[in-house]
Amino acid sequence: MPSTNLTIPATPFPFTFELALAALVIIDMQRDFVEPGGFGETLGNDVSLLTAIVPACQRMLAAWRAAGGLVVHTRESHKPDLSDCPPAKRERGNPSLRIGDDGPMGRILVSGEPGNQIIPELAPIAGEIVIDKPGKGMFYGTDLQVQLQARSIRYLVFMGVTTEVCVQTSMREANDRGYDGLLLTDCTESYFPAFKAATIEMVHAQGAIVGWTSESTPLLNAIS
Ligand code: C5J
Repeated sequence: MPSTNLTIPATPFPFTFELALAALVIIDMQRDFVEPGGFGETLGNDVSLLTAIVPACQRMLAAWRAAGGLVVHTRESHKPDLSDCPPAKRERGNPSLRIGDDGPMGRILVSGEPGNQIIPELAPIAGEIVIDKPGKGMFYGTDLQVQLQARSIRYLVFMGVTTEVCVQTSMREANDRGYDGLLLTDCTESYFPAFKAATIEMVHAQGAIVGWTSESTPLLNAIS
């Protein structure tokens, strides 16, 4: 892959990156969060908001793969014995289903269960990194940093759900580790539209204090 700098219009100012040193990070596009009948819906959320971004994510993923870029998929996922699930995370609140319980698509947020899988439309292919993360952020309790460093990755382009929870947490963790992060606003969603809007503002405020934001079209044009 040629080592060319690409610059796309973004907020609060243009985002410059090198494709060979960049990864597309797809956060938690799992059946239990996105599909009707899953965990997200049992919590009372309208998952149609999340399913609506799938076509935009598919376009971006296809273009990124065609350009030869590295892809990272994450799943919020716990070991079957829940040894990596802090009791506080499992016991908080009064949900109808807790992590580890039997849900409509298998045990909730447990590795290997049907609901824990990435939706078929965005399924990983050979050569892509898949990270099972016990927390909201993608670096906590994972070897992702080692894997990114081994490939000299410096730029991260974020898609996925939910914007204000696992996406924002992962972007902040990445920012603290020195990565430049771009959030694709039409490829991320929340069950709460106001939280998505606020997160976008928080990311690019104060001169990109967490990172950059942009719709996917400028990036698609740049890498196509
Ligand atoms: C949540 C996530 N919302 N992937 N997980 O609990 O954002």
